[in-house]
Amino acid sequence: SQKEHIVSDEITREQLKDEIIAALRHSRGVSLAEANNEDMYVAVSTVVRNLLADKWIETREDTLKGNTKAVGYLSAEYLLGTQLPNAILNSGVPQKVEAAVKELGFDLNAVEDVEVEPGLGNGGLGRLAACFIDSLATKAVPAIGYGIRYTYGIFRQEFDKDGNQVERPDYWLYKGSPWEQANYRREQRVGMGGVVVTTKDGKREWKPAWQFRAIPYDYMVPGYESGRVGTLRLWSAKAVDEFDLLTFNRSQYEDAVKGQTWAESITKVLYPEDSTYVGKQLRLEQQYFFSAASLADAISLFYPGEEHPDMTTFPDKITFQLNDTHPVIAIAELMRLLIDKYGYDWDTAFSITQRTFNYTCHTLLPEALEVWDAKLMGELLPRHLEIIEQISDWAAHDQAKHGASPEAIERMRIYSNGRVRMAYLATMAGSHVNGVAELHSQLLKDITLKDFADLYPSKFTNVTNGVTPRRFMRLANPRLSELVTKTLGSEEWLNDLEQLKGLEKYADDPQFLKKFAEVKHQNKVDFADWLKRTQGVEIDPNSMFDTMIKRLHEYKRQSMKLLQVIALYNQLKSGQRDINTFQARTVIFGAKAAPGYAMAKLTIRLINNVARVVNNDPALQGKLRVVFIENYNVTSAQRIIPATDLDEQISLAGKEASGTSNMKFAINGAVTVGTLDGANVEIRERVGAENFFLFGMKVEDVEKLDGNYNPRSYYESDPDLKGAIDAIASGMFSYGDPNTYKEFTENLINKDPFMALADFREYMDIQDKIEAAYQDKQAWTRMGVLNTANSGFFTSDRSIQDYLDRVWMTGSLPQHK
Ligand code: DL6
Repeated sequence: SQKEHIVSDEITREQLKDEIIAALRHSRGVSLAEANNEDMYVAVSTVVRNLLADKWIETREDTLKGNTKAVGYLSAEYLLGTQLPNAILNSGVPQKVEAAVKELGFDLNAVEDVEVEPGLGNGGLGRLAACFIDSLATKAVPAIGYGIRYTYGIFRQEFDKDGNQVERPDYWLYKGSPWEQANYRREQRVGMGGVVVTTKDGKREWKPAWQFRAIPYDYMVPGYESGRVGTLRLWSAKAVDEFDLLTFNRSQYEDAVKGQTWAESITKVLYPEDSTYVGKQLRLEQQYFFSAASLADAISLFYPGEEHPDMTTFPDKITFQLNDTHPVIAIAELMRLLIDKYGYDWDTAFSITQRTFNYTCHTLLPEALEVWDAKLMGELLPRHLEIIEQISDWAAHDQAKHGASPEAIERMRIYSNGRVRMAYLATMAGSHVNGVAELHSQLLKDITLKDFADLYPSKFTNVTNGVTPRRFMRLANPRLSELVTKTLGSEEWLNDLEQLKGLEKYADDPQFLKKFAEVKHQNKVDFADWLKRTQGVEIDPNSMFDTMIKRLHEYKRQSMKLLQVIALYNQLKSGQRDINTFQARTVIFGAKAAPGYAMAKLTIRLINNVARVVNNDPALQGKLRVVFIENYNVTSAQRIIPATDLDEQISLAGKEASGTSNMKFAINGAVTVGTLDGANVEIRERVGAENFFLFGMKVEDVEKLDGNYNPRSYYESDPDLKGAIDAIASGMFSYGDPNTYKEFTENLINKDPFMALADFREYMDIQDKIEAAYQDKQAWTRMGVLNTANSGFFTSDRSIQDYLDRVWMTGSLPQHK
């Protein structure tokens, strides 16, 4: 039948062409002759989706059979990147799709460029969730990713004429998306507000004031070579009553749609915050909305049609991973369902809940641990607050039983002084807590969650992050992927990344080094072309590409990188450094700042203006250039990373939980300059200290300095540092105005909360060593090869295996190849 031939790997190029033409006609209403790239994008997406459909349905059916416990990944963010290239790769017939599109007269790259990436996340945490669902599908783990379908994703960043960040709404759905499917059959209802009453039989019952419709939009998550296609289910909010017809008929149009507007505002925008939180009601509404809808969905999936399911088996059917504290309210929701709806006693309900949830912490910054105002929570979720209060009392009791002192119990209070601490709730009411890199997990135990770790040491574990090599190597860097495949003799490394180790023996093979260097060079040429095309900026592919891409945050220390650039500039201008022997460098920044984070936004402005001054100074003969990629996102990361020579991971030790771009760079053969922070520690251990440029204070040094840190003393004693800061203060980068960056310079000299000045000298010195090392191209390439060869550990497939073994205690479905 038609259906059988389209899912079969045996589909021919001719058949694919027919399918694409049919999709053009049926879903776009155009002929091949009329079609443009956009039509083609939708048509190819439709055909590729069809290729995956049977496997999708089969995977869901096998997941729900319940023979293997499933994983529910609860995450408020998924930073997905574009879908079409990944779906083609996993369609089973990528070459045929490519050839078919070509034979129809289209360039697949141009067709793929049409796609607007769904930016449903802020940064590391959201991108990690996207890597994890890819690996879950690749490893055939029965799983559902749950999240929010924001109408507006992370803002689109533009720079104004002064170099300021301007945030534009990211209406990524403005032309619809062929990748999502509204699944009205699985709609849920979510209540909010109202009161709690005691019923005649003495039970507590929540009477919400409002009900919302939760509509799931399903995305396919195709696994690589596993024959499995998982599901990402993103919830969208709608009003139960579209509008009030009576009011409408009285011509009060605005009032008539009020309820609808409010309902839809719940999933309207992604909060553009990264690691600090604004205690806003809407954010709690979002969190509860998707947590409650997801739990209701899972219960109805695993106990279809059952009014009184045996919920004691729930934790054997599905285990929920809480991606940071955003979905932690799900704990109180499950307790509410178990007690109020299904009639379990408190102890049984708590035992089921504890066995159901696990929690991943992604931060060390105390201000990033979510704390809710109890009043706000009580107004929105009165019954949940009651339950949390009970859990808080239970926790204090249990802690006492385990021998905690009254002071420690007080410190560990989940609910006290009108505040609810979500990280503490997740720690007490779940089975496992994990950090995201060895060092981070250790610091969680030593500092952030110390009281808990002392009492319940077996709860705590580590799962070092990872990234998917399908997107960040195979799709982002086809040239290197091909070289690796040819060298290793097969493509198996793509789902067994440790096989990259096989490249190690070529690290001294001049032929191989030449090919490896050629790949990097070609990637740099491509990147330079792309930059010229999209931003009108010209860069020299023969210069060293020195890249720092990540959210703009003081702890990540873009400011320190900038001070180094200015110091270099000063040295070149004064002749202290000889321009003729200077290694040409292109410093590439990419970063978004939270819209309310003034210092981060000022830093963006300064970077843009340093770029303006440096790039336009003829004395430098183009040897030092600074570029700031506008609207840095997953799509641009996939272009920048393969083209980078030097990767900057320079956060203050003890502040970056893990980092994941560091892993992407290492896999792609860039060399890292970094501090001993987050996963840098493990990367360095694996790629070898001689292939990693280490500098800066360690966590212990930072601790020692804390309390009597005097940044001014560094400023006064280091002429390069002083010169750089004074240049900013003089107005050199603000058309002579000394006030523009006053807050930036004063903050550094007087406060410098992340100790950039203390690490500056070592950073300058290591950059000199890097410059010298780069002169020996072969030795540099060798370092790159050894980075690639030894970073197989950092695949998200391994992270998922660690979760399976250490946290979820479940396995995979049979792979259907
Ligand atoms: O675990 C993913 C990622 C880490 O690699 C980063 O080090 C960490 O900063 C990031 N955290 C966040 C937001 N944090 N919170 N909460 O994105 O997680």
